[in-house]
Amino acid sequence: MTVYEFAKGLILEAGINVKKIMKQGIEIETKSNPNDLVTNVDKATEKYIFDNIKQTYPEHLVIGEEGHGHDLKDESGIVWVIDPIDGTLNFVHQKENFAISIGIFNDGKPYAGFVYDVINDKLYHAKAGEGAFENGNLLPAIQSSPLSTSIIGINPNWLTKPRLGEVFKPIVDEARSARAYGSAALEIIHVATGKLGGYITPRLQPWDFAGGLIILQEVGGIGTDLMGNILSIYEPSSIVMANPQLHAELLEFHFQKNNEIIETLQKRLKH
Ligand code: 2AM
Ligand code: CA
Repeated sequence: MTVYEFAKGLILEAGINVKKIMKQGIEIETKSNPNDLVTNVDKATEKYIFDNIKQTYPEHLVIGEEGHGHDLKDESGIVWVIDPIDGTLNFVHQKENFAISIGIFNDGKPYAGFVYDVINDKLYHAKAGEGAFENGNLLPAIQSSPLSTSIIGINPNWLTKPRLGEVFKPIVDEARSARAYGSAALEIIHVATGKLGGYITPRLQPWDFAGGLIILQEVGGIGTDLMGNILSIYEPSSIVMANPQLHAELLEFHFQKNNEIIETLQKRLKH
């Protein structure tokens, strides 16, 4: 069995477990602030995925939201980047609109990506160079669109921030419309499937975007930070994921001219 096939089976099993624990009851705790939540399901799911990887591939490295590998810096070998529940607030408040996300990198290069929308039983999966799929059905190549006819994924919380608002409000004004789904992994999938032209956010952790990024790249989409830099799986970044035309337009007409605000912001994100 290839690592890709193993990972595909593992994320589906993890989804079955999530549904099982949800029936038994969700226990909620707070992390860094009262709105930063974690549940028994996040923790149990990361442990389930971690334990299974280590049992089969003891030499693989794992970075996971709920505590694994946060100090990793080494790009050599196989590195799994896991978000056991992406969209934790949706998970707690809505019991839907969340996903399990896994990105796998080989010597720093994307190898495979998985985003599992557990409640709708939709698994998005991609192996680098072999196309992206929704439950085994090949996704078509991404269609390009200008901002004026695109729907943008953006969390409205960012629009009310004084400096960031200056950068993001004109984008929302120019776009056809804006939407917020509350799960970065699913929003990146919405870009890959053409439901959104692009997704923008000032701060994501690697586990929020690693799985989705590979899927997006396989359909011809582009994901970078707001300055156009390649994303690292070892640090948080600002994010723009979009079809190629929209990605270029956003960088040229919105982000590069706000270079100073964005650079200050990025420095703050990284330290
Ligand atoms: P999480 O649910 O795994 O915590 C919400 O807009 C989306 O952004 C979720 O995917 C959430 O991931 C992610 N996110 C990560 N860091 C964030 C931050 N500092 N503020 C808001 N959302 C964040
Ligand atoms: Ca998470």
